[in-house]
Amino acid sequence: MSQVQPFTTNALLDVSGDFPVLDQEVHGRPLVYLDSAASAQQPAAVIDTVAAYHRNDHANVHRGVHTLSERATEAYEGARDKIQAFINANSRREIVLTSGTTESINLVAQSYCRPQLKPGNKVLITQLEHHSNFVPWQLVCEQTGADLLIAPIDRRGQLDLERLQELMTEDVFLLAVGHVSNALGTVNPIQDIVGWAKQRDIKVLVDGAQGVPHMAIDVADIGCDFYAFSGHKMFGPTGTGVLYGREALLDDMPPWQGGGDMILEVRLDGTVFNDLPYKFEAGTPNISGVIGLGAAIDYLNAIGMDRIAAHEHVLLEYMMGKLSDVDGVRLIGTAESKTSVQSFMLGDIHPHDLGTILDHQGVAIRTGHHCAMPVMDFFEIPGTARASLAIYNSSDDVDRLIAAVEKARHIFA
Ligand code: 7TS
Repeated sequence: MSQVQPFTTNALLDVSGDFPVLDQEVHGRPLVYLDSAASAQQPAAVIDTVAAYHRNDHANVHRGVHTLSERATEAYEGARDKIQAFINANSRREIVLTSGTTESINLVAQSYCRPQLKPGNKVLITQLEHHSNFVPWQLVCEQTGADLLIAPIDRRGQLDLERLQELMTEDVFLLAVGHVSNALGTVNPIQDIVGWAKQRDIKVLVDGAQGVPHMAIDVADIGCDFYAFSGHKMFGPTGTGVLYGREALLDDMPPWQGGGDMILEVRLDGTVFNDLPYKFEAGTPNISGVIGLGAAIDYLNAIGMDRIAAHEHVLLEYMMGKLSDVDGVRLIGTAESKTSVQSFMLGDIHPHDLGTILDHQGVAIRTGHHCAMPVMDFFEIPGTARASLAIYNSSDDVDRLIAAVEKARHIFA
């Protein structure tokens, strides 16, 4: 008999009606979207804001005296202010707008680390990282002769915190660590980790791609030097992202890319760079996307990040319990502290086959290595099936997932 109790709670949100894309059938079944860790859906409020901008206000930013350019600039810079408040940064100068987490991390690797790293220096990461928080460090270590250290994980998919601290030696220049694992849902004790690094004068970048959509983020409280995240995982448009950086560090960093908008003056014999944060924003930015990201933040604030976290917590517990009740299911990632993501295997069925069968029942999950091959290597598997939750998911969605997995089990029996 199932050990999971029937679903009775009123802690849950009911906002799926805000997301037009969810109102459709896939293969003749109502869509159940459980792939928000890859990219979250957008509420009508975001879609409408972007459309209204294109209908009424579009022009380039920071360069026109005409009305449309002023409107576009105001909306774009207004979004920056919303982001600053949302993560409690000290100043809008600390909010660099990028194309996503990937670009934000590469910016730090190339502009902050590359000019300073020397042979013998170390960059410390963990085995839990997404490739975006892995490969940029491999590259910059190759470019500079620095060494890359990798902190190990345990069978539950948690960081080995003792080993991590041992690896924080004085020649470590920077620690780059995820807030939440995209493959396993592990929530790292980020404040503790940053605290240990600070005691040793190690700078810290936090990959917050999977943190920001699921919990209130306060960069002042976390105490990190850099925090990177993506708009499209927090119900905003694709091609938007943020690098929060401490002002004193950003000030000392050279520009990463050259072009329009990042300069104050260009002369034949040299260039004076723009102030923060524009020094890091060369070229015409993703104006409509950033304005849409501002609308996504309004949407999240209106619901409240604490309610979102509570909703997802209840739903994740329910999903983990139900999944582990299915014969032949093995959960991958059972950390004590988790959010919104569950990876699993069903017997020896290849995750891609499982994902295809689920899709035919209208259930969208992600399968494969989730851009976290080092995590898969640790568990000695090629990949997993991964169901990831967001504010618009319900216990019915979890029940549909379970029914679909049961069906797959019967097909392969
Ligand atoms: N870091 C983490 C922890 C992520 O989950 C992702 C994307 C990235 C960085 C890169 O973000 P991007 O917006 O720059 O691409 N994660 C996933 C995923 O889990 N499935 O598809 C993309």
